[in-house]
Amino acid sequence: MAHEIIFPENFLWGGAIAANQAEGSWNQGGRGPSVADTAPYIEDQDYANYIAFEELTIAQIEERLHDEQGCYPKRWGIHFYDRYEEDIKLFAEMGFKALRLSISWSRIFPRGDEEIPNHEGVEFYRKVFKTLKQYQIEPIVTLSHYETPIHLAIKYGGWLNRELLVFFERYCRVVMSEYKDDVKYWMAFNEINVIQHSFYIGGAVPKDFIKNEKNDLYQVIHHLFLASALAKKTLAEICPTARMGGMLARREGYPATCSPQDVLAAIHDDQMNLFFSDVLVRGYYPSYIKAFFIANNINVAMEDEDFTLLKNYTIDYLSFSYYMTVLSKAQIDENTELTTGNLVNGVKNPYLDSSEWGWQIDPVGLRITLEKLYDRYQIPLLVAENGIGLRETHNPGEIIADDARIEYLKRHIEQMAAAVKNGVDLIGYTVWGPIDIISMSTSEISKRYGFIYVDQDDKGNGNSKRYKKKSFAWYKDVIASNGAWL
Ligand code: BGP
Repeated sequence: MAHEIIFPENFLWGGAIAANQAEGSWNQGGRGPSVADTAPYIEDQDYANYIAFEELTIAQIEERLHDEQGCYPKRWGIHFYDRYEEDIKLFAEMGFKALRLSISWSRIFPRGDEEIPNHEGVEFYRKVFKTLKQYQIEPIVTLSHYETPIHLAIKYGGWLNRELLVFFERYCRVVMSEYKDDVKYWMAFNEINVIQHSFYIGGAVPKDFIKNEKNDLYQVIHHLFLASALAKKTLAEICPTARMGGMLARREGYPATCSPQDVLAAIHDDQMNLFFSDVLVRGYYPSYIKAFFIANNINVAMEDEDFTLLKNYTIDYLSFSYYMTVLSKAQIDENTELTTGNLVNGVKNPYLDSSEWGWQIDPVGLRITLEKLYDRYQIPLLVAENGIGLRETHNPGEIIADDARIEYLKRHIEQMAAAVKNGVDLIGYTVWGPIDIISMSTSEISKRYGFIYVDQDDKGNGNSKRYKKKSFAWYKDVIASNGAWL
């Protein structure tokens, strides 16, 4: 159906992937292991109660690294490392203006603390960016997408240790210098707030290092803020015209009822999410967090220079993943119905349908969050992830009719258009998983997000051939019409 053209002319339509979920070749080309390589595939998951994030001890990490029998799908991904040319060509055929992808830190610095980068890793991304350039696809690069080198976890205790700032800055300096002519859009940490849900995935901190959970959590967060500011500082030195973004797993929440207590609960829940973007955008800790620190006896080690760094190097645009909304309730008891979702277990909203994985589908919530974030910050926004996981099978000679995906995306794009019409400065939309990749939370491929099907099962069997789904042609039309044809 044709709509009015609302999106700006240079709108960044495209898709988003992450190195650890797509590349594979975890021990090829000089790459060192990252925390993602220890995430096992677990069979017969009970999605309603599935806890995606486990904390690991050093001994468990070591054991998994040497486990030859186990199933760790992120180690093979979808073989993007070998097939990137073919995949980028398919993205180009859809008319992608942008591809959000991450650089695997452990491909550049296999252990993370070396002085000299791994040449093969540097060359790999050079080839990827060159291929993107050939098709005029703008790369949007995440520096750290749940893939900290494992050596930094085991030896230093990950981001609990301030020393990681030195290594991260060195990594930024190398990749920004190498790719300054190819990459204009950067972001430091994927879903920086994931740390609230996992010390290991979000901060590469093994259990052994955690002494006081609450305090350590905010210490890690402080280091992530400093690293983000350092990334911006380094970029400003090396390539002042490039833009540094922040990336938040946006948790939009509504009060469960109009009782003032629930409304207040929603405001307080939201603060715990907006805290991250508040610091990245404004460059200082908000008063509600300072009050929370006092009330909870939290003492974060901060140095005087930290405040100047945060203040001087704020982000240029704010990006976020958006999959769902949840409800906030002042009193949760055994009768409250809960639901799972992207990084959250929340109170279920009776007005919304859910995906098979329990993630509540709420297109209007995307408009609400865009308008709220833009009102609050007045800087450009980018929807860095949005999409739906579906179970799909491919029968030879048939095209997968993923109408549910088309419907989901169409309804979300309509809401983005409404937000733009209402004045929001939105610069792009990168659909999560434009090609089927390994799921972050469950390490399966059965949860498929792509416009392109990958012939591979959860255990890695299959020939990994790529097939266009029905949504492939649909998204191509959306991009060609700049969002007018949905
Ligand atoms: C986000 C992550 C992605 C991604 C997506 C979908 O939280 O940034 O890496 O995978 O969610 O989640 P999942 O793969 O668990 O369905």
